[in-house]
Amino acid sequence: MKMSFRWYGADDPVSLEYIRQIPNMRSIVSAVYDVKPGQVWSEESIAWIARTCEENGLVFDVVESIPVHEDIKLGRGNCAQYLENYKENIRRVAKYGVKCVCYNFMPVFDWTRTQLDRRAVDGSTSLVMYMEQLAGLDPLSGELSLPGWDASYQKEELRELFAAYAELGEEGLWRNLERFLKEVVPVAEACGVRMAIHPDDPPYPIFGLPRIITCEKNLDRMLAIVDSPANSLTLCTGSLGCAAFNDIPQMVEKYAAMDRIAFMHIRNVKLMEDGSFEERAHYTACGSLDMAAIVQALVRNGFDGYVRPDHGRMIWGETGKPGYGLYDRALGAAYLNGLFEMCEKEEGAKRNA
Ligand SMILES: [Mn+2]
Repeated sequence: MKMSFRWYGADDPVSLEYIRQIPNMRSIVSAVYDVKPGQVWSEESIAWIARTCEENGLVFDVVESIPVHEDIKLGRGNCAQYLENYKENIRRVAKYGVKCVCYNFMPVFDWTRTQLDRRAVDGSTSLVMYMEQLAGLDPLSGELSLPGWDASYQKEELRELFAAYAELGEEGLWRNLERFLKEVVPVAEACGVRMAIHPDDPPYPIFGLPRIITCEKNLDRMLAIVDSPANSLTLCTGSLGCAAFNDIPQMVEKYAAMDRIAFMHIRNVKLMEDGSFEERAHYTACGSLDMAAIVQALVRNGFDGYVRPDHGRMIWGETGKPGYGLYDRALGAAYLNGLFEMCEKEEGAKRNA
């Protein structure tokens, strides 16, 4: 596996000088943030990331994300032009060494949480989603204030998007994903890039918006659309794992054996009775997911893709981007290193026996 860390570029309070000090850290996961979704990235911006990482002993070889424009997901408007732009971005990042592109196909909003700084008994804070809080929220009424959501949407614009997705429905979204994959994956394949779709977070419909990258059956359907290692998964344990119907170690085992995991996001969540969940420390006993079983499944199947400790808590007085502080993600990386080392030694011993 290749250990990686997400970095938000020049404005990230977490510096590459610090990231490089995490043991076994290799790859930087980043993106060009100075253009709107759908636009072509400038080569200067891509080259700057690659050069800056290299100067710090790190490799920029994973992009998260190249955003998919709403027109592509809705199959309308400037869809054809945005698809061309998307392909051009893949060619451009590949030119500067990128091997894996993470993206998602979630309508309107990426992840959804109801609070970004929920305080735990130990004084740490983390992102949570409480169904009770969610029930009282309607993004179309009054001020849109759900944490982490794109505040740049005007209310009318949002109303129109919601209506368009309601009309499109799940099968319509599948059709548009199919078109996207059939156009984009061959380009990625030719450039030596693996496309890695990120599951919907959480993996069920929110506010009536359709969501399709949610469960094993749908992941199978998505992978079958283009049967190539260039059409792969970002298997995010925390996103899929906040629904009780997903058995994460079993899914990791299955998709790693098929060589259809290009990128692992590993984090732990504590799942509650009513479907609410809290992001927790990576350590198995802190949440609902068996981290050792997840790493075992990867190692057993010879996984050689990218791994990053996904969101972390805020600890030790750190402030910054919720979920993306240095300290707890560094603890996560160190913990994952330990699990991988142990599992790899055990696998090696088995092979030599
Ligand atoms: Mn993730």
